[in-house]
Amino acid sequence: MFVTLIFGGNQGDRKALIREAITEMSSIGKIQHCSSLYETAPWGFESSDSFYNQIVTYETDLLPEEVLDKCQATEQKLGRVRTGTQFCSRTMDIDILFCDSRVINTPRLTVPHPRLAQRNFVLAPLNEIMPDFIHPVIHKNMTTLLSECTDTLKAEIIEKSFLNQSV
Ligand code: PH2
Ligand code: MG
Ligand code: MG
Repeated sequence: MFVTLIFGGNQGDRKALIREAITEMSSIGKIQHCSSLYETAPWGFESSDSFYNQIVTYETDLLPEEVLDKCQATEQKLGRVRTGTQFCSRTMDIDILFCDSRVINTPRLTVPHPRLAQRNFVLAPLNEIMPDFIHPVIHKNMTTLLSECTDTLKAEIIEKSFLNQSV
């Protein structure tokens, strides 16, 4: 299965934490695509601390819920404190965006990520690494979703991908 993950954080050494998280998640399988590193404005809440975000696709033999376990363990390892607030500052958040073209709705996991089409900080890096990929529920590709997105928040490349963008 190809699993697409977004890494993000707005506390601590954001760049180092994202690199560490991407490396730590490599235990699930081989990296296939890696976006550039983006600096993005906080979406859904007020904060003067901007986020760094990056998207990576891994090829894995794990089940989606096993990938979720590894995401949560990595968040914890990198100092994430769960407050119960949905949108808040954090050192590391790792969300599953896509698992192949599967649609998953379980108590723990909704895939594709339910809010991805409303967010520049997700669509800009997705459009960079997989512009033609069709969203399995909305049935539009990433380029179309980005061009139709009404989010006006900033998502800027601050460092070009340090890995092959397409292997
Ligand atoms: N994550 C959120 C809420 N808002 N904003 C940006 N720019 N980047 C994020 O990763 C992010 C967010 C909830 O997980
Ligand atoms: Mg999130
Ligand atoms: Mg999350």
